[in-house]
Amino acid sequence: MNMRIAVNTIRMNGLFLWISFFLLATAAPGTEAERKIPPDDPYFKFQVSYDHRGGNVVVDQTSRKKSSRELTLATGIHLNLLPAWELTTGCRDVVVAVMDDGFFYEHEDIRDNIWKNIGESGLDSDGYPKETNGIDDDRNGYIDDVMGWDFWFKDPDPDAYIYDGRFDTAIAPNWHSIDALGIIGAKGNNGLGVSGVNWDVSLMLLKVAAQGSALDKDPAARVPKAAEAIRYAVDNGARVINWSGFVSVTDADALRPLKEAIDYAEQKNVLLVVAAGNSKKNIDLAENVLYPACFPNENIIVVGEIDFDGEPYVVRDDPKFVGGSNFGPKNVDIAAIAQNYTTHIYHNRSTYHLAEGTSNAAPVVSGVAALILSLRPDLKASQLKQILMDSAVRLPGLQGKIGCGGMVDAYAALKKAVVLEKPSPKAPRQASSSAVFSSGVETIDGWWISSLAWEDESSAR
Ligand SMILES: [Ca+2]
Ligand SMILES: [Ca+2]
Ligand SMILES: [Ca+2]
Repeated sequence: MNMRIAVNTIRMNGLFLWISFFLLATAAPGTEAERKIPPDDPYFKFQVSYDHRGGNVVVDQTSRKKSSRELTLATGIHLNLLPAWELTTGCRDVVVAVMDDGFFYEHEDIRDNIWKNIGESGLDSDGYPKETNGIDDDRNGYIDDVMGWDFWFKDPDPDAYIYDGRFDTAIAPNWHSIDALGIIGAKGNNGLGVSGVNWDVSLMLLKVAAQGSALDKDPAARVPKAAEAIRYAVDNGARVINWSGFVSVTDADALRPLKEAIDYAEQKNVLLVVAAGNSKKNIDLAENVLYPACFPNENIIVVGEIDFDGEPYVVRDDPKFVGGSNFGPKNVDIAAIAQNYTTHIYHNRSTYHLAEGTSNAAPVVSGVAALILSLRPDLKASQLKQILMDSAVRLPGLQGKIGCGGMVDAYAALKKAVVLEKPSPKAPRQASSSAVFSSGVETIDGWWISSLAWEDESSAR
């Protein structure tokens, strides 16, 4: 173990005791042997956004062919994920819903982390698989919804194909969703592809759009579908929803179903992580307002994109395209690097590539939120948001542009979450206490970890 962490002081009923943080860390999701860090995934070497020591590095842009690209990395501008993984690499009990185009869920490095609705799994009383028997076995209103739902075509298969067997003439797998899935939860340390921020997590698949489809021309059409998807996620166990997208309407009446669904998620403590968008605009200004990013809910965290200098991302290498991360200190809460090497699809094959755009910054924050929940399933959505923002690394280039003025830091966020005071022992406990670490904390229920000393030899930034 190349990191030593010691709990300095713990207060119980006024008494200060010393215990070793080691006891907690070894009870965290994933045993020490399983959490071999760095992981053995062959393309982990290109996942420099997670952790690096600065300088120039050469990465491939895609796994399909030789396509080198040199990146200049400013010291300290990364997710600080390696020391975070010493604490947790996630767990399957945490469900992250992803709202996006259709999903290539057969991807070799994603399929093991797809959410499985246990109410639609196994055999029914007649011996048929519940996931294909045409019966709503768990009576949640959706027939055979074993991995999520296709809210666009209203069927149980949230697949990646625009054609979908019915409406269009072209068959083209969409790629937008694949990047996010891999960033949040490509299976880590499996000797294959890349590693997600979470090595283990449950990814619930909610198809709310079909870019390129003739049916996806009406900007208002996404509102009821997105609203229904959010309610589905809340009702079926998701704690985090990643939505690297938006609706193109701004009229309050048209938006009402979506606002009400997000209010419902807020009541039920589900965090909605939203991409800021790529128009290089200040979305605090009335003429640039964008939804859901500009709703005021406390369970929405909006993510802007930074480059490897820690500055708001601006498109520089394509003179035809003027773009970059949206910003606005009121509505854009936090920043993350979007240039993540992650899962992709090419001609129906599992590939990998270097992603970009705020659509790939939001999943970084969703991933860190899921890591936090693997240790602290008791936290409220508003607490999650506050932890992420309070622990962010402040950067000069983000002041006045991003709400917290900083970029997400996985290790700092986990540290802050671990020391946050637990609810009173007399308060009802959260039903969701399945994370092993949580039960470790429960054994000292009623104690307050007042300070931690962290000695970390591996994470010089
Ligand atoms: Ca069902
Ligand atoms: Ca069924
Ligand atoms: Ca992998």
